[in-house]
Amino acid sequence: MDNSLEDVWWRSAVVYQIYPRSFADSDGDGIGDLRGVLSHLDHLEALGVDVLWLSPVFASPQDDNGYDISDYYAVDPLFGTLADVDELIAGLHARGMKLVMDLVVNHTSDEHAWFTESRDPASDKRDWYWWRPAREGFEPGSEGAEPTNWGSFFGGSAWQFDEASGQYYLHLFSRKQPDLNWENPDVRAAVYAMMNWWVDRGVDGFRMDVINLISKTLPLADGELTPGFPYSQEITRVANGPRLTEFLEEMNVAVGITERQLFTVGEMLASTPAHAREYTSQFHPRLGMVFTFEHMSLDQEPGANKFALKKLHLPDLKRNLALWQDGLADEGWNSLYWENHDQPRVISRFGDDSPRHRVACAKAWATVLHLHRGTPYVYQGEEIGMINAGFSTIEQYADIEAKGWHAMATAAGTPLEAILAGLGVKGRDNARTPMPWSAGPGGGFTTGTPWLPLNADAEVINVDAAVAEPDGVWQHYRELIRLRHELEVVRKGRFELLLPDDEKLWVFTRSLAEEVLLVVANMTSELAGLPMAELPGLEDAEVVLGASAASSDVQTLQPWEARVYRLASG
Ligand code: TEU
Repeated sequence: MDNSLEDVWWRSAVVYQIYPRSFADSDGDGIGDLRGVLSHLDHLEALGVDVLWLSPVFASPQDDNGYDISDYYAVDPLFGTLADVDELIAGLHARGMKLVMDLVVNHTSDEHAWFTESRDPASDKRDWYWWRPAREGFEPGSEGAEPTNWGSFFGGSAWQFDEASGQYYLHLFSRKQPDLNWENPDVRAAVYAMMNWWVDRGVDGFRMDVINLISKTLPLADGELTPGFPYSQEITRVANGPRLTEFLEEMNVAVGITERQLFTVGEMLASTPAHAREYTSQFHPRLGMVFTFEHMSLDQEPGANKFALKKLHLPDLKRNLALWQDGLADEGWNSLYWENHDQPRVISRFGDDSPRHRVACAKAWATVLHLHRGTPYVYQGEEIGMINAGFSTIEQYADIEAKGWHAMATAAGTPLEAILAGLGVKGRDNARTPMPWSAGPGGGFTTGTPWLPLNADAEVINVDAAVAEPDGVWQHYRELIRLRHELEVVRKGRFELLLPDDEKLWVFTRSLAEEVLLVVANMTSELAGLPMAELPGLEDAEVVLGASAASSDVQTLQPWEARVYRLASG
C-alpha cells in the first residue's frame, strides 16, 4: 500500500454535519427537509467547509429519527425526493464540496422488506437477522426467557419475542431496529450493492453508524450484569467482534473505498486507539477514520450510565485527546468532534453558556479542537455557539433514548428531578432543537410549528446575529477552517501536550519541520496566568490567531481566551 494515503483529500478536509429534521423546513410542516438544506448551501460555502455529512433521509418510520431505515433506495417524503438528493449532490460539487451519507447497516427498521420477509421461519431471509429460540428451560415469551441477558441501548432487553414464530429477534437499539446478521454473506453483498448504487449516483462517502457492532462474538452468550440494571450493559460483548476487520476490508474492496478515495468514518462505541489504528491504518484498505466515545464519557460516573453526571476534570480530557493524538501519530487517522446529533452542546456541557462568557467559551472549545491533528467536524449550530435546550419537563423530550432512560430510571426508583437533571445536560434533544436562522417567528426555521421547540434564546443566538458579529463565533470558525486549509503544520504537524495536569489551561504544540505552533487556552471563566518559564519562546512569538499582541498582556489570558502563536524558528 503506497503512502499516497498520507495526502488523501479528506485528511485536509473539515466536515459539517446536518441533522435534516432540525436544519431548515421548506414546506412549513415543522420538520426540516432537503429543500431546506438546498436553500442554505451558501451558509456552508461561506463557512468554508469541504464535506457535508447528512444524517439519514432514507425511508423510515422515524422510530429513531431515521436511524431505522425501511428502504435504503428511497428518500422519506418527510425530507423530499431522490431528485432533491441529486440536486444536493450537484449543488455541493459545483461549490467544490462533497456529500457523505449516513450508512445505517448494523440494523434496519422492522418495517424493511428484508425483516418482514425474515419473520417467516421458512423464508431465505430468516438468517438475515438474529432469530433465536427462548433460553433453554424457559417458556417462550415468559419472564427471563430471552436468549441472552443483553440490554438494549434504549432500555429493556435487546431481544423481542415474536408470537407468530415463537422465537426472539435481536435489537441492540429499539425493538423497531432489528440487527442484521453480517455473518450471512448475502446480507453483506446487499449492503455493498446499495453503497455502490449511491456512489454511482455521486455520493462521496459514508458515515457508518455503530459499525463496530456488526461482528458479534459467537456463540451469543450472557454478559456481565451491572448492579441496578436488569440487563447486561456490557458493550464489549457486542463491539469490535472477531470478523470486523475482515468485513471492513471486504467492504473496502467491494465498494472501492480506497481506490475511489471515498470518505469513510466509522462510529465506534467502546473503541480504543489500538482499535482505531487497526481499522484506519493507511497500510491496510479499511476505513479512513473512526468516531471514538472515550472523550464523551469523562463527565459520567465510571461504569455508570451517561446520565450519571460527574464534573469534567480538564486534565482527563486533555490526556485522552493526547492519547489518541499519540496513538494515531504514525498510523491511522483521527476524527475531531465535540458535538453531533447524539451529544449535547459543548458550551453548556463542558463550558460556561452564560451570556457573559458564551461567545469566548465557544471560540475556546473550537480552537483547541481544530488545532488538534485529524479531521474536524462542525455540527449544525456549533458555528454560531448554540447552547443546550433548557427543557424543564419530561414531556418536552422527543428522543427515544430519553424516553427509554426515563422509563428505566423511574422503574429503578430514580426521582424525576434527577432524571431531568441528567437529561438537561446530556440528553440528545439538546443537539436537536431547530437551527435558528433569524430572530422572529419560527426562527427562520419554519413557518409552521417546529417538531421540537426552538431554544428560548433564538432571538439572540441565531445565524443572522452571529454572521453580523465581526469578532463572534461564526467568524472564528471561518478563521479556523482557513488556517487548516492554508497551514500544512495544522493539517500534518506532530502534536505535543504541555502542562497536562493544569486544571485551567489547555496548552499544546504542533510541529512540522522548522515550524512550531503553540496553542494556549484558558478553559475557565476566570483570568488565568501563563507560566512563562515553562513556555520558552512565547515572549517573542507571532500571534497567528487570537487577540493581537498589542492589545493583550501576553502573560494573562482572559476568561475562555485562546491564542495560537508561531514560535520563532531556529
Ligand atoms: O449512535 C450510537 C449510540 O450509541 C448513541 O445512540 C447513543 O446516543 C449514545 O448514548 C451516545 O452517547 C448511533 C446514532 O448516531 C444514533 O443517533 C442512533 O440512535 C444509534 O446509533 C442507533 O442507530
